[in-house]
Amino acid sequence: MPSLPCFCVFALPVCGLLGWDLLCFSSNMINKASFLLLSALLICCGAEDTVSVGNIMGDCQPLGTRCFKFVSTARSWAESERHCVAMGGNLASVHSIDEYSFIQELIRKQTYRNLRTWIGGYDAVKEGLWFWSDGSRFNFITWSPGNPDNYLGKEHCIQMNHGGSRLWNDSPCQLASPSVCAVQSV
Ligand SMILES: [Ca+2]
Ligand SMILES: [Ca+2]
Repeated sequence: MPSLPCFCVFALPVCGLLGWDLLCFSSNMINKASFLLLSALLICCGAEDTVSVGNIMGDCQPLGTRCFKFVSTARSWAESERHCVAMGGNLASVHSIDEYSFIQELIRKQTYRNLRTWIGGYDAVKEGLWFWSDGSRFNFITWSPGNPDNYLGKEHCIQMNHGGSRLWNDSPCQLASPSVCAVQSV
């Protein structure tokens, strides 16, 4: 119902400007039911967004309290994160070797390869201080040999499946690669 949000947004300020007696209609015919109806419409508008988010991530794979989705389209780290946010999640954070193995298997199932793929770690704010884009604790690492090396001073985003070890590399954030999103499922 795309017209409802517009109605909700514009009706209330207009009514406020005109005063209660002139609330969109006239005189004493206005009653609280009209206001309650507007409130109900506002609630409906909000609920519609929640439903659509669930549909977008519908084919994700659950693990624990999250659901993971491999995104094959190659994008920069920031564009990948924005894409995940649009689906109601973030680039995946990783907190155990089991979670990492699960994500690797997710990629292999869909591509039959071990593609280098963005996950949500970054140290772009302060060199060497790593965060996950979903705000969770950075309490697990599995760097590939020699990394993180911040090569040429330009590597601030974590790419998985690096080299023969298929572990993590700090890579230039503007590189285009597939990504893995995760959304809280419970
Ligand atoms: Ca860095
Ligand atoms: Ca590196």
